[in-house]
Amino acid sequence: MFRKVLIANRGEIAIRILRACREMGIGATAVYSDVDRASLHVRLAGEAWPIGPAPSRESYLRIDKLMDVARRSGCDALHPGYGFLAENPALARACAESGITFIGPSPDAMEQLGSKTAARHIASSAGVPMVPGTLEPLADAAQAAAFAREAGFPVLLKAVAGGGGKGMRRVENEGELVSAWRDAGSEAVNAFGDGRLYIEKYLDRPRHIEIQVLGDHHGNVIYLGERECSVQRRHQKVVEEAPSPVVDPALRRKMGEAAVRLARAGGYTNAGTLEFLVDAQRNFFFLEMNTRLQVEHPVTEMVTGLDLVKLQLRVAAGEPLPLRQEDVVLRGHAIECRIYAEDPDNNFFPSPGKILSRRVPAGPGIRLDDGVYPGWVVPTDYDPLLGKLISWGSDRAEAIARLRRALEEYSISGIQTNIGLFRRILADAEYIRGEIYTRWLDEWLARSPASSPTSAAALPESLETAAILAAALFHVSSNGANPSAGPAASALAAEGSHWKREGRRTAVARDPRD
Ligand code: MV4
Repeated sequence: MFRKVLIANRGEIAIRILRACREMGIGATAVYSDVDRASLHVRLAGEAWPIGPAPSRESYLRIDKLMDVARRSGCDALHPGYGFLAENPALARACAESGITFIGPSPDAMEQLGSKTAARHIASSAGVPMVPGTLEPLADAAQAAAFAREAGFPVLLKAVAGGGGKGMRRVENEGELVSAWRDAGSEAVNAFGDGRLYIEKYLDRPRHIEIQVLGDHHGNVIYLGERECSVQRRHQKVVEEAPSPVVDPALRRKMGEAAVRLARAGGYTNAGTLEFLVDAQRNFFFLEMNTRLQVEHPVTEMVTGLDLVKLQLRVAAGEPLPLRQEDVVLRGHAIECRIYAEDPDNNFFPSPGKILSRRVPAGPGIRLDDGVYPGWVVPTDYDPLLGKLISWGSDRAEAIARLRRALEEYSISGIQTNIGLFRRILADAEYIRGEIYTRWLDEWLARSPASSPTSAAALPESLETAAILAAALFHVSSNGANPSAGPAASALAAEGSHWKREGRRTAVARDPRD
């Protein structure tokens, strides 16, 4: 096993990796940019090294600095987390050249599967179903038109280097093709420095379901079930769950075995995820492979009982997988909410700033993977993901009930968050019925009114008033303040209007000890 792991990331995922290292008795080195000096991942790490100014181009994306810290701190392995350099073959190659084990796939496998058309070739050779489309990049708009005439409109132009919906254009008819070709191509050049495009038949209202795989260096590859990731906003996942409400054991096995065939054909090792679209008839089509640990890996951990990060470390160190496919047993249901510092009432604008107070949920079936603390300032320089709230229940209904209960307990003040949005999504009848698809949230947001500004809007008023009064009484009795300095509790209780409730909340929330 490794002596010490360089954690080439920040925030909640750096902490997640640190926790696995601690439990395994492996040393860990954190890194931080200037603006992350006081971040929780630095505070929790036994050792942390600075790697430069706030912009990620000058810190978390600098392979030379990461390798320098790895060498000087005596690390023999590097975990990239997700985002930043996690899917950059150049980091994996730099590690190999320095004799440091990269905790992930080989650079060659990463490169092969990173190209969407190369991945489609591998999928095709492995007999994995794909959306009808081209296996090669297109030469020009005329080739795209030829495919579309054959397959029928609508079609989707996609970037070979794609990701995150960039360089993607839906085309409804032949008249739109030439301008869509230009737009998608220039967007792809800007985003990836590679303007090559391919084309697929467009699927309407598919679900986004992905399969987690894990491969070792002894020829073993297993799948760990699926995650349903259809609740997305502009190609950003918002709520993920496992298992999918529409996947039964037979479909899981077909998708899982297809994923394993593809991973094997691509020479894949370590943890990876294959994205599929699933249509209303439950046909599944391979889209692309993510060659990293994903943000939403905890829902798989909750239903399999496995620790994916520890398994990543073990297979990277050359150990065989400690379990076979038949040992993978799914139990219960898990749902994750991505908690962001953003304002759903203001077009999801990022809301960086100082966290003034934070009350965290706990109790049965609740897991919180986050990387923040009161007094910490959410920087403007990175993705504003604060962390993930994950629930587990013996079935989907219990997982939903626990998550809703935990969301009521959860409060963060000082910055805006999307916690209130999750309270509304998880109370939605369609969501509860599991009737979700890739454009579901965008359509839901377009038709549903803006959320109430109160963080506890879903609580019945009487309960809420009781809670506020209890907090006020506690406040008054525990810090020795003169109760007559503020409105008496009995006077508060008599009030019922919404704005007065707001005033009481503000008064109670203004506790300097928070
Ligand atoms: C599609 C599709 C429909 N038909 N491909 C979006 C990101 C990229 N990874 C693939 N995406 C899609 N590809 C065909 N042939 C619909 C989407 C899509 C989508 C996919 C997953 C999650 C959310 C999505 C939102 C809109 C469109």
